[in-house]
Amino acid sequence: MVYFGVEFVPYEPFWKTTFYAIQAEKRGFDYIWITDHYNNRNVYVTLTSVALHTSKIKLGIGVTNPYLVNPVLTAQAAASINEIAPNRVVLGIGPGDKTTLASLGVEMTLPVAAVKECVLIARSLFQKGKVKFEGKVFNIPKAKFNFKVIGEIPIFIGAQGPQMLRLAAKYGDGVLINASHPKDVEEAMKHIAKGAKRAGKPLEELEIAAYTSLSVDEDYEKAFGAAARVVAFIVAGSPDFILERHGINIGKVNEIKKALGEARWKDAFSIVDKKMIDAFSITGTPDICIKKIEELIKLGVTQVVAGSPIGPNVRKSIDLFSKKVMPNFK
Ligand code: F42
Repeated sequence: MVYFGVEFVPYEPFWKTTFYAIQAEKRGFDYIWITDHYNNRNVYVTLTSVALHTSKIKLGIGVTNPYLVNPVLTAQAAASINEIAPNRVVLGIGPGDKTTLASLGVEMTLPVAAVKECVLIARSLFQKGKVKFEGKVFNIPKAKFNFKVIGEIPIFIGAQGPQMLRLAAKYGDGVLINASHPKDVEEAMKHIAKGAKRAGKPLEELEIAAYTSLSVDEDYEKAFGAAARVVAFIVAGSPDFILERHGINIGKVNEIKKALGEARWKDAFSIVDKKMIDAFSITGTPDICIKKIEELIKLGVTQVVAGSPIGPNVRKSIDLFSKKVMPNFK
């Protein structure tokens, strides 16, 4: 059994994201993940609207970080939405995006410890309604909710690096791997398996989600065009060893970085080639998507998240994906 999720980056008005979410629920998606970046709409406000207009789809905070919001307030926000949508909220925590944090003057110190502590603090509040915590990053002498958290709120950890992946396997109810290509997922799975083994936790207890960049359309060129707008940023932000793993032309990457830095968007997107698209997204016709998703599932992925851009036309691509791709796996 594999689950399907869809990720929305709330750069559009809340009603548009809510509209897409209603559609995703109707079309059979299991999870909605809303990203958290200060420069887009607020993740909790967006999820509140989605919670009020849907009835069964899981609502993922995908993902917040321990640096901008104190973990107690993160737990409070998740628990409050859970009151609107009992047992539907899933809290995703990651170290945060380095560039975004830097633009706010926030330093990412001890990321592994910070994420671990954030998970433990939130879990204690979810389960007991209170927390007392002394860690390397957080010191909470005494915090107590004046309300009861209904049901359960699973915690997923967004991870890419080896240490974070091992931590995610040990402390998370689920892992969100930021990858679309089987090679990257395979590499991540090694660390997840190691982390789970060290924790004496059966791998089957973990939900393992591939948080992909996906672009589906019956017309390959159209799917490619939409994906290039996202893949350009992924390529520019990827460490060299990942670019080398996929045999990406570093000269072209530098050109993309330069063009993005100078806000020459069209130039940047036009440099994106097929190798980059294949490495950093699931792009193409439904049949192409099915083949790639099959490979991810073989590696142990239990949830496939169709992430940005989803397709050249979000509404149509959600429909196409649910009609032509999902039925192969349900
Ligand atoms: N970031 C956002 O800001 N917003 C989002 O909405 C978002 C969504 C999202 C979804 C899925 C996903 O997988 C990631 C997502 N992210 C989002 C990105 C996420 O926040 C991270 O930026 C991303 O996952 C990359 O993090 P990482 O797992 O690679 O961890 C970083 C910090 C890293 O470098 N890790 C390394 C590792 O091996 O895990 C090194 C860690 C390190 O610094 N270790 C220290 C050392 O000295 O070795 C010790 C640190 C300590 O705490 O002890």
